[in-house]
Amino acid sequence: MDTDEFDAVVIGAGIAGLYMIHRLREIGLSVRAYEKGDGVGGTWYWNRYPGARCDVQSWDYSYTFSEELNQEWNWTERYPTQPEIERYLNHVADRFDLRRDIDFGTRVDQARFGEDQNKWILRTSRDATVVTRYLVSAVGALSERFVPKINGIETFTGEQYHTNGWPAEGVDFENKRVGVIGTGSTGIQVIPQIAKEAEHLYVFQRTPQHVLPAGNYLLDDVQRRALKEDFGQMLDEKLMNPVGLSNFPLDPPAALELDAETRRELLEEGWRDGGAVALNRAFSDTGLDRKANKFLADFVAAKNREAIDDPEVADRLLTIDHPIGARRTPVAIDYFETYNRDNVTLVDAKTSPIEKISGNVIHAGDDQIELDVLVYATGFDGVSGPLLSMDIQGVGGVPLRTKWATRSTAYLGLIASGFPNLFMITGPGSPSVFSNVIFHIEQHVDWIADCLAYMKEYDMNHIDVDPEVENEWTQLVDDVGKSSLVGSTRSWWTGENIPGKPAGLTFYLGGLQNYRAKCDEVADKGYEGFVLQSR
Ligand code: NA7
Repeated sequence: MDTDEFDAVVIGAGIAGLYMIHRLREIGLSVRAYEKGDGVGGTWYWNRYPGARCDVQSWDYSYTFSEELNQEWNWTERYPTQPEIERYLNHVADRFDLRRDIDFGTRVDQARFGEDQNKWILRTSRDATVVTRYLVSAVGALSERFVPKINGIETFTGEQYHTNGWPAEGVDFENKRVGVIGTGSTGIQVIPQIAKEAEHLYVFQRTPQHVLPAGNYLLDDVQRRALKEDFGQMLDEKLMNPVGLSNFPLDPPAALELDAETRRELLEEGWRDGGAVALNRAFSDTGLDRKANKFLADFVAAKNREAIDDPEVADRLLTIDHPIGARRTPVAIDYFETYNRDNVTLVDAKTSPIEKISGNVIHAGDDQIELDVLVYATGFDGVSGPLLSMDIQGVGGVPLRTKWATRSTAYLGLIASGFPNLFMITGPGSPSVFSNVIFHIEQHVDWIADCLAYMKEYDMNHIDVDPEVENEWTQLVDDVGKSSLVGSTRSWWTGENIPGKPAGLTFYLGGLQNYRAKCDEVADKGYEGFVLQSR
């Protein structure tokens, strides 16, 4: 069988993979991307469940590398829907002629570093062998879906879907009894949509959530024109910003230092503004101090309570045991109102955990619920999950699974020592999802492309990381995160949603602007901390 050989292989054709292909071509490398889906888009290809929408504003959730692209593309809403983002990414793929370098419907199953050749040898799901000097993982933080092991799950006689594997043709819920497991960001988006169609919807909620209102609206031509005119200024704002967003308060006051009235005004303002960040970032101390956090949490719970008719249902939805922002705060459109419908029942999966499934019946505590359709909005094995789902073997045949058995680490979240020439876009140790991720992705892609251009110029073909430098970086990531309430409760952020996964935050929380400065400094010093060689 023929073996294909490239300078660089990219795994994934989502936001990161698409831009990476573009940049690798620009620096004159031959490139091939392998994408398990049949189209581009990554997250926005797979998560096509009803109600799927981004919780970053459309004008911030856009590539910035091409001003022309920004000038010609028109977003229709403040928070773009999955179909609109998928159209945008297809437009990008066509505009930059990226498809000719992508093999769709092809998974990378194995990647072995061949020390003699100083190359990666890949096996794909099409049983092909591919050899490449450089390997770039653009697999995303949230692409390895998680389905809980429930007794008797294989006996379920109805239809089952994970929100991350939604059929392109949609699902017909009419006259059906539907169960949704999970009330994270996904569950909170899909539940109101299914409720409108199903005969009856049962929501299995294990952990009540702090939820913020989206405050979504349609954009008009005047707004769109202004956004295009402000492109340069918004880019400057993003570059200075700790999470890579434009029009964002850089120096908010401390909630604890304000009088009650001023604090209330700011809370009301953030609530009116809506979205994931306005309230979480309205004060400097709500992410650090539990008392300050409680002001915000109580305010949000009281506001959400106003939408729910039945006080008992409201208690079950809003008796929350963790600080707001300790796990990802879902953003909602008509979520709590959904529980006022006669065809919606909230099942408390904490006091009545789902014990087993037999035939079409879900047994949860004393409840026996007959279902025609079961929807898993049960999330992902985040960050390390997609990488570990492949058999990746570095120097000495050491599996990445072994290196990351107790903790996933990588210097700057870019390269893990012992895995030379393997770049990870937004890998563990980077800000990753603690930023406007498309903006962070562009920075990582640019850094990788610049690094490879530098190596080409100086005739080098091997890059690894000094293990001590990697350890120091991991220590810094831990130190920076220590004071934060982020990760102070179990969720996919800490890995505790996955049975047996080592617990711990792997994100750099020191701010995207500081992280960018560090990456630039490392590059300016000839890639300090990395070990570059010619082999
Ligand atoms: P999440 O936020 O990880 O939510 C998963 C949900 O599934 C959450 O409510 C879980 O409850 C629930 N879950 C998982 N297993 C079970 C069982 N066995 N029984 C009951 N409930 C269960 O995933 P999402 O897809 O919503 O969002 C992921 C990210 O995508 C989001 O943070 C944004 O960044 C975009 P739990 O809370 O663990 O008690």
